[in-house]
Amino acid sequence: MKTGVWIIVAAMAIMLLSGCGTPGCMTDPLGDINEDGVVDILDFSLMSAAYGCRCQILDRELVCDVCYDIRADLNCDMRIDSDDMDILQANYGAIGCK
Ligand SMILES: [Ca+2]
Ligand SMILES: [Ca+2]
Repeated sequence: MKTGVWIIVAAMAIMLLSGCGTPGCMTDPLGDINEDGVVDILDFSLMSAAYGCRCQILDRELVCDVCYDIRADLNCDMRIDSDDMDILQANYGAIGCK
């Protein structure tokens, strides 16, 4: 396996170990970014702060914007964008098991 592929695999492993990409992703309910058990305006605020931020592979290294918040990356694609906002909106008001 080429070095670049290993870096991508390692980045994905980090995301998986952090809970991102696992069933239920990293928040319960999905969209509960601050992990208080409910998807509400506080989560919307956190996502807004991270909106437009991303991680990318540059010169074989994972480089993330300072504002990138992995908790807000609800679909685990290394960018906080409208897809994540759609997920949050779809789950807005959901209550978890905490
Ligand atoms: Ca919350
Ligand atoms: Ca995303």
